[in-house]
Amino acid sequence: MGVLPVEEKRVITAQMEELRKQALENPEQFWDEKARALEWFKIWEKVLDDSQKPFFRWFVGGLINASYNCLDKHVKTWRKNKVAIIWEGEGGEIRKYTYRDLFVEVNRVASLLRNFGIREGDRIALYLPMIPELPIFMLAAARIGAIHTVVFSGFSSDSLAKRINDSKARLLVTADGGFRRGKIVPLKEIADKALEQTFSVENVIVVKRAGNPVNMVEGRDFWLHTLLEGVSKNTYIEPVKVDSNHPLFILYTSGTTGSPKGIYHSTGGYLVWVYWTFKWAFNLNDEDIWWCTADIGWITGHSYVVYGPLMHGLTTLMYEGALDYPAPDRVWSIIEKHGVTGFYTSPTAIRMFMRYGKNWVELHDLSSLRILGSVGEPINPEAWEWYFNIVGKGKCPIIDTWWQTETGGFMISPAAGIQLLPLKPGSATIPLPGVEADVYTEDGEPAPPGTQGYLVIKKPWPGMLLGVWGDPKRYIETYWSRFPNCYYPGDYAMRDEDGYFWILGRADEVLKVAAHRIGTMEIESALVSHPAVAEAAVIGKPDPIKGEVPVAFVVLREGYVPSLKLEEELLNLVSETIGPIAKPANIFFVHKLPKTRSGKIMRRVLKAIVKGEESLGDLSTIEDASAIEELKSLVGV
Ligand code: 6R9
Repeated sequence: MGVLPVEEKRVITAQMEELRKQALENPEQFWDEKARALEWFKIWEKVLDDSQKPFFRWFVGGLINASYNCLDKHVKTWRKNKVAIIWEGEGGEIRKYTYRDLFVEVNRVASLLRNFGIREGDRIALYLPMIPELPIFMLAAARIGAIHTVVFSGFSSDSLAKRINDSKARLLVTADGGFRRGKIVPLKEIADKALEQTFSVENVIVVKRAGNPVNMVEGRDFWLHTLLEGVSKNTYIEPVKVDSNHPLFILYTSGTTGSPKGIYHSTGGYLVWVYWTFKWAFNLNDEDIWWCTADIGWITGHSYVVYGPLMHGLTTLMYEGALDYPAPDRVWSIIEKHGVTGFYTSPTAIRMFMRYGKNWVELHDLSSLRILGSVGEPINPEAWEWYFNIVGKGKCPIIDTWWQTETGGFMISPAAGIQLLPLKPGSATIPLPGVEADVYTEDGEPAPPGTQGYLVIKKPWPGMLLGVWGDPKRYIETYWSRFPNCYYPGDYAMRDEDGYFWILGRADEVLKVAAHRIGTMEIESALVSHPAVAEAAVIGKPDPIKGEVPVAFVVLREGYVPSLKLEEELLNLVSETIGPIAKPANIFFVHKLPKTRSGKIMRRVLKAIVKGEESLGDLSTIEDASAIEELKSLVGV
């Protein structure tokens, strides 16, 4: 296997070309073959049903189970004693689960879920820190055909409540608390607040993690360890044979409106996609130790901490805390200690390590590393070079993977498992087999090479979302209406003369703050919920570490005046309504927002001002140009 030298100049080989051709020209035959890498209880009747476009359905009539493909499949082989999960707590404790251990725990938890009356199709919400119980509950839910919805443990009670209400989750699983930089985040307390605003949750299971005091509601709340006392280690719960298009999970993500969308994925198509994209991009094998630093609360954690590595029978590392806690070399010490061979993180993390300096890296032996990956936001060439030279010592290719919550798995990425093309810092190279990507102009014409346009995906792929939970109209409007017969991801992109794709950032009202996806509208609606606020506009300002940070412009109602106290109140309000990651870096109090004559806020003008750009673009439609002067003087340009 091994990794091809990065410097080597090559053209696309016949093998790569052939694979891409087959996948695009004869997708049904291609995927019919590929899907058999997984274990199915019943083979599909039809590979792709496109009779209800854009509600494409894959492997129709097939029966499968995700937990079976991650566990039972391996427990039947020598891998039963192989380590599946290495977990390191923030305080340094280590837990290891073999495939057999994980199988046992998942079966026990699945039986608990059954005892709580959870059945196929029911939703369960998981509001947990990065502890092994999180993947255990995900797999236990999948085992009995329940649909999990993981809520990032950095989100607030309001955000949790919204997700519970939208998914109508019957059960909530949380922990007493989680550790973050040595402090305890009181998750149960936050969950209790959320439950005051929800109606569907019947029971709460609480994992003891931080040992902080919690309030347990009699008859509703149960400690996991107490429940497990009564469940034998020999418990076996037969995996439910679910339809290929039975939803495996719902994951909420930010879009262009105030409320997050419940993106839901199939079982069969999603697993097939994650299985192959992982293999194509990273080409790991049984000796590898894989570490994806993403929190499982985001799609990257779902697909490449849990489902991808476990389907492949790999060892996947999970780390509970912040990568630079208690010291800037925590990340390097974990790689050294566990002999990590494949490491996958975000450009924000790389820029942070870069700022700490290479001395921290050089304190550690990182010679186990063989392949590196990047995800979540565009990677700037400086960060790429540093990652490549300082972390990878010029020997490890950088797999820059472009994809989204909606796509289920990687879409555009170097393919170490097929053929590694020469890498260009900042480009995710070319689409993986089965992905037909293009760049369109405003009018839906293919954009000439070297010019910026909108990224589009022209054919369905097995990992695509099934839809937006409870809102089929929103699915069509958001993804299938911008250009006819194309999936629209909402990103700007450029294709160069070699056919390489460069992703240039979001084309809509979505921010990537430290690689986390946050909607400007969500922040705006939190701000306007304050009695003092008449109007708010939020934009992303470039940031040297986090990629971008939110900046808010606020117009106050009559009778209110700007003050530091009010500013603080507004910042706290955003934190409480969404979570600390959404807090604006600045709030500017203004008398007027720049608007078009039809009343639309001109966010591009705000953005240009914040960036200190000379030209503010076309101002012919502005309602009142005097707004601009005030903004300029406030922002200090
Ligand atoms: C996986 C994930 C999706 C958005 C996406 C794009 C940005 C992700 C990227 C990238 C440039 C990459 N994005 N990977 N931009 N290069 N390698 O991040 O999912 O949270 O849904 O965000 O992230 O803007 O549209 P999600």
